[in-house]
Amino acid sequence: MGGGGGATDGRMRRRLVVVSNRGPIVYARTDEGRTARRGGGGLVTALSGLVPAHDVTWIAAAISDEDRVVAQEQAGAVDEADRLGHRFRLRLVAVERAEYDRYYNVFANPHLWFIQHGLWNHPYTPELNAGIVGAWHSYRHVNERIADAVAEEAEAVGAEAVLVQDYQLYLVPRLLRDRGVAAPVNHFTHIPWPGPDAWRSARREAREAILVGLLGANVVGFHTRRSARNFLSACEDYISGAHVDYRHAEVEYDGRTTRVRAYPISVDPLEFDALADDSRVHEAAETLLEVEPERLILRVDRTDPSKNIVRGFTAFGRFLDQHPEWHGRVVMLALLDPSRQEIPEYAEYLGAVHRAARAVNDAHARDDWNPIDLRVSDNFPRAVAAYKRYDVLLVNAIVDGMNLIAKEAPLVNERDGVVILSENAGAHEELGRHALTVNPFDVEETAAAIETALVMPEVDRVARAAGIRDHVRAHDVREWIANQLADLERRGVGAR
Ligand code: GDG
Repeated sequence: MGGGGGATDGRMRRRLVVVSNRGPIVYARTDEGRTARRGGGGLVTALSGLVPAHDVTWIAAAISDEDRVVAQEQAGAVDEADRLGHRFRLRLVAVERAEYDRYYNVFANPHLWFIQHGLWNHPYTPELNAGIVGAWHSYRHVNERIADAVAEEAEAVGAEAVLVQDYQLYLVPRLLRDRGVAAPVNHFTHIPWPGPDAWRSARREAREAILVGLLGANVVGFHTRRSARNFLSACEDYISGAHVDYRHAEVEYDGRTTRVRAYPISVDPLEFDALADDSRVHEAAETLLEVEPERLILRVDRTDPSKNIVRGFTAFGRFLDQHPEWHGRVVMLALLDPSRQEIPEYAEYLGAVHRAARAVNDAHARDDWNPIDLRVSDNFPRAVAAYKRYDVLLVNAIVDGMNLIAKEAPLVNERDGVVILSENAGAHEELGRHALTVNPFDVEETAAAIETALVMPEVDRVARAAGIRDHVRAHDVREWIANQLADLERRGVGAR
């Protein structure tokens, strides 16, 4: 990346191309005409910070019907603005619906997601059958179509860096090299990168193409050092001709060097300071709980099998079996955002979540007390209202790239609540020493951690809560972006 101005912290204004499956805007058609809905998940929110500071061209798949109309009307990118009026260019790439479905709802989710979160049930699944072969072809094709658009836009704007996001787009970095894009490319994976053996349940062709795809980047980024290490091992195990340097965390392949780095994602503390006082959050707080319990245990998750909601309920049931003195005094509030219900595994999991909550309530409920209060709906203001109110926050994911709940909730919590944190959540690398660590499979340990959290002396709770807050304020989402840009700017990144 040019410059020579000595900028190594990513603060200089740059011409950047951002590439993600879901874009920062989803179009819809109403009686009043075309509308643009902003937002759409943590990834988009995290990257939106680039828009005011740089000249951004964002490339994403067309998802809604109206997105497709926009993609067809416009040969290239459209001018758009963020919430505060900062301009950026947006290019949507439309692919045939059935192809998008195979790419997104079969190959990326659940196939890759399940491999990377260790969710397959190996005696039975996955079966690498014709359906998976077809879905892999679609994955490759959608990556190629997106890479075509990125190459065009990178050329048109004279891109100084390309930032490719996540597991839907593993092939894009290499495809950009094949298309002659010279700008430095960073690929960031938002989900865990498992140990190399997990990749044995992917087809050989797909596994190798994914690794070679990523090795087209100058830098590949993960949330944790553990994921970065696992990626290096996968290159060593599966890519003949790759030279892996563990000491410098680099892979040399096909005449290029790819650096492998950990950049833990974070949140914007100022945004949460403002949200804590938002009128919608105050309104949600008024109807949050029917009866005020003495102590509130909270979990907030998408209804994703990786979040381990069922074992969380089972552990709470075990705690209630062992501690009748807490009956009637403690409630577990589960605010679950329904997710990916078009995928059968997800619809089945939501059924299991309801059954597990019912089992605990059937065993323990009394007229005036229901131990688990389960709400399934998309309601972000209510989640923030609950963040303020918890005494114990349960984050027991089977494995998670980072888990932003563990960073967001302590920022606004007003009761010095204790965080119970899975050792397999990415957040554990940074926050583990301030939390109560659990093995997410161990419901006995989780039940014991619930008790420890509920009886923890105040002085201890205060210190732990402050530890998390201070860490997140000192390492916010701006740092996540700045570190990636700074690494791309470093001289000698990647032989071209
Ligand atoms: C992936 C990785 C990684 C909460 N309730 C609602 C709602 N939320 C927001 C939270 C938070 C986000 O959803 C969830 O973020 P997570 O990080 O916990 O989980 P994933 O969705 O699985 O995200 C993860 C992340 O990418 C970023 O790299 O940390 O490991 O799996 O921001 O505030 N949002 C809406 N409705 C709600 O009811 N719309």
